[in-house]
Amino acid sequence: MSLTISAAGQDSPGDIRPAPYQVAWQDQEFGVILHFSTNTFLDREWGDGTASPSVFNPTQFDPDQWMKAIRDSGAKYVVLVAKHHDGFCLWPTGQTNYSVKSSPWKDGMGDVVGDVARAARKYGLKFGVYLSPWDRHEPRYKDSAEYDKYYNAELEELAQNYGDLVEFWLDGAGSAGHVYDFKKIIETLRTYQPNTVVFADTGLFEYGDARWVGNEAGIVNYENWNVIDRHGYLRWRPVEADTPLRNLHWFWHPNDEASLKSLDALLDTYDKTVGRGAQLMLGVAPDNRGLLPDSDVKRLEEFGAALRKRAENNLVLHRERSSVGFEAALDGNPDTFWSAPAGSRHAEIEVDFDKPVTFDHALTMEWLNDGQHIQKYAIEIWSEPDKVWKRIAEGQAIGHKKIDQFPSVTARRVRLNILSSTSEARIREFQLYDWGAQKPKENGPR
Ligand code: FUL
Repeated sequence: MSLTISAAGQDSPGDIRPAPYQVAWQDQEFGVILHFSTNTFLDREWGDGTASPSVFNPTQFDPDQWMKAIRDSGAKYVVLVAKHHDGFCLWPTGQTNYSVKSSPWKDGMGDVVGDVARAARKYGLKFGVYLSPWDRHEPRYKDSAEYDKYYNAELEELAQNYGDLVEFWLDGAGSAGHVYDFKKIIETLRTYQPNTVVFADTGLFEYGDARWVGNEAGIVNYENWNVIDRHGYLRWRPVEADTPLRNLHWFWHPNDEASLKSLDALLDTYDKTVGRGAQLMLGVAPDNRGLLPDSDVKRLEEFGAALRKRAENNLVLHRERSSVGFEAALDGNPDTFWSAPAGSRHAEIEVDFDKPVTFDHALTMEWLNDGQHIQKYAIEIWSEPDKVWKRIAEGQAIGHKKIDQFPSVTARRVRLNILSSTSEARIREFQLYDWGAQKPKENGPR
């Protein structure tokens, strides 16, 4: 029996399991999507396909500089836009001359895709590509069958020549009304890349491996389940939230400093994406020199440093030894998980401290390899004067990672109360933090 795909009505969402490559991808949590093409030189977001290849000429192209900053941000992989909607190809494809081959950059001998893939791996980042289906340059686009052949041939090159691809980004923009042979496209990809996560809007075709969140604001607005039905077709489709580092801009633009997002905005995005069980895909754009602007580098470094600092003070690691039996959920190690008794539908994990601790965030991770099972939970503290458990947060989905924020509380006993699960609950991590105390006070000393 296949457990990754099922017709609705035969299985329930709790029966559907992720593929191993989806689990591995969800563990990456945070990736970067890179936009760098003719648009970079023309102050454009969407090229119309008429730009001359001669405009593509970065004089200080240095993907190592990009990757160092991206690695420092905490991202684990990059997806390069190998062809955006304007049709210009960043690798010397054999399918068209509308590519770097016809540009003055490196006298037409360059290969951005190859250079970026190498730099990414040098910095320990996985690599993936975006190949826009919508193509405003290629004349064959008007003929669906001919264009499918063209697109497939491009994909064959990318899938065979640049090593393992962690994610293949299928963008639905501009494609309304156009028919693509996605069955063939995914067959081509899978022949060479069995473990690539295919990202696609659920509207584009039925069997994407990851789905679009529905906005580019960097926010998951709902209880987030991994198993989503499309036309009676249940499948594990974790959600990815893509949002650019500069407000509303995926490509670099001159005199655009004001659009750079603040560190607070990025942390808020992190909590509303990764902290709601989603993948965060942050847009980063090299400038027309072929370098990331200094301000972007600085912001990426600050973001990574802040994430690392936040992760340092997990109060649960300083608990009393009496929280016996739950170690695997309380050890700070997401590679171990605690399991409730087989067949149970309700469970509690309690953490006891020697002295009362103050905290304002909880971070919980569900072990998903066997499916997403927790459907209702609460975080509670023991009130000594009243002798009752008081609820400080509650929700339905936990999923890969859930960050709950609440007004600061102080307690000696805390519990994760799993109120309902469709099979025994499995918890990789339950952590508590006092992140409010880490923030510089507005009027405090600088
Ligand atoms: C969108 C595109 O239209 C934007 O230009 C950008 O590439 C973004 C990541 O996806 O659908």
